[in-house]
Amino acid sequence: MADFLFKVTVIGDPAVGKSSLIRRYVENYFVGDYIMTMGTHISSKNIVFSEFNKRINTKLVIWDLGGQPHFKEVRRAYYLGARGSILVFDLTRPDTFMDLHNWSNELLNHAGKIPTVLVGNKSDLRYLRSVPEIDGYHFANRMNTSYFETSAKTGENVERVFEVLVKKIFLHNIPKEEKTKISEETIV
Ligand SMILES: Nc1nc2c(ncn2[C@@H]2O[C@H](COP(=O)(O)OP(=O)(O)OP(=O)(O)O)[C@@H](O)[C@H]2O)c(=O)[nH]1
Ligand SMILES: [Mg+2]
Repeated sequence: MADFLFKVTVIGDPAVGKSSLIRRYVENYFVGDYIMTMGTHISSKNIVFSEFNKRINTKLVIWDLGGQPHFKEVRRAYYLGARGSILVFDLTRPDTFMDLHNWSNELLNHAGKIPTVLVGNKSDLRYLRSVPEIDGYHFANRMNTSYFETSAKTGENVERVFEVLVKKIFLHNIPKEEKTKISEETIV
């Protein structure tokens, strides 16, 4: 049984690969066709990680939010209760990188200041890449978050992104006393 249950949202412009990243992570496969997400799609996965030398069982409930502008109104409600978020852009489309400001504002307005990870997706399309790695790191720095480049197609870095996010959420939410308790239990 899971010790914690965390809701996370995956956001970003249409067709950047949000659903594909989730599919790769949860079901470990990739589909080449584009089928836009109509509003939202929810899936879940258990994740076990180590912190303070202890194994922590967590259930992630992943809300895949359709990036099309006409879902903006319905997205508001979907942010409710989110503990963390993955912001995705497409390394081959600079416009999706420019739009990150809007996505981080939308997130801040509806979910508050929660842990995030910034993701540049489609790293397998090396020759079509048009957002430099350094720009991704700069933006992540300004947002005070971490940056990863992923490929939902090959699976590169996909697990890592979710693992980093879940650890951040854990450390962000667990009260100080609980942290001390866990580390003391570990020492005993
Ligand atoms: N080459 C490559 N193609 C990808 C990758 N990730 C997604 N795609 C393709 O990009 C297209 C859009 O992917 P989706 O996952 O549906 O995009 P989305 O962000 O969920 O889009 P919305 O639901 O409309 O917001 C599809 O044709 C995918 O096959 C990747 O890492 N590499
Ligand atoms: Mg989608």
